[in-house]
Amino acid sequence: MQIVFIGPPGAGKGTQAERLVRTYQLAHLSTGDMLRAARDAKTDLGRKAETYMSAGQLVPDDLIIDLIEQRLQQPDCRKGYLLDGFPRTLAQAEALDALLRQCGTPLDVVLELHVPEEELFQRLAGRGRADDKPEVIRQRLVAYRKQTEPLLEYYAARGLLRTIDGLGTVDEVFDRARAVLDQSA
Ligand code: B4P
Repeated sequence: MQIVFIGPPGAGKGTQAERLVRTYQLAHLSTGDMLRAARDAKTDLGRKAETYMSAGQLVPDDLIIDLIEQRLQQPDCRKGYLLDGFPRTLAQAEALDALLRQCGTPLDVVLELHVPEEELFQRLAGRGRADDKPEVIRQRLVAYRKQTEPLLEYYAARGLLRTIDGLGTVDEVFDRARAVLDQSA
């Protein structure tokens, strides 16, 4: 199964993705985790990405697309994968389509986690990561609305979009996600 997970910052994508990949035996491809690992390892990519991440901006498409292209070639992706936080722009979605056409494995479902903005602020403020300061959160939400939300229309037009409510306990949200994925498998 090939899944894309979309939602605003703090919607709980990472939280749910960890459980879903265990349940469905998928590779977990989180571009946020990959970028943080690159930053901590002080690689060239990590140094470039840090400037954008700490300002709440999206990292440039060419860097992210290269990263995902290499990751999708790893053998563990053959069993299926969950893309957590990618694509986040139309250019990334089009690049993903082209990559998937090459390997002949189309997406099965695009799962949107819907959470109101007031709740996102509370969750992110409680987490306390370096990019969870109020002014950076605001900037990340602007980036989401401008650059990522148009993808919902893009995937709805392809009949792939399924939206679930991200409010409630982690278990409740997980059960909603599972209900959608069981239908799409
Ligand atoms: P990400 O790492 O993808 O982070 P995120 O969107 O902020 O968080 P997520 O939705 O996964 O929330 P989580 O489960 O942690 O991105 C970080 C940065 O990397 C971006 O801003 C950007 O700069 C860069 N980046 C990444 N991908 C990119 C791309 N494709 N292109 C360009 N740039 C890219 O949950 C958040 C909090 O909520 C946690 O504290 C959690 O415990 C809590 N929570 C979760 N579920 C809950 C629930 N049901 N109830 C209450 N709290 C809950």
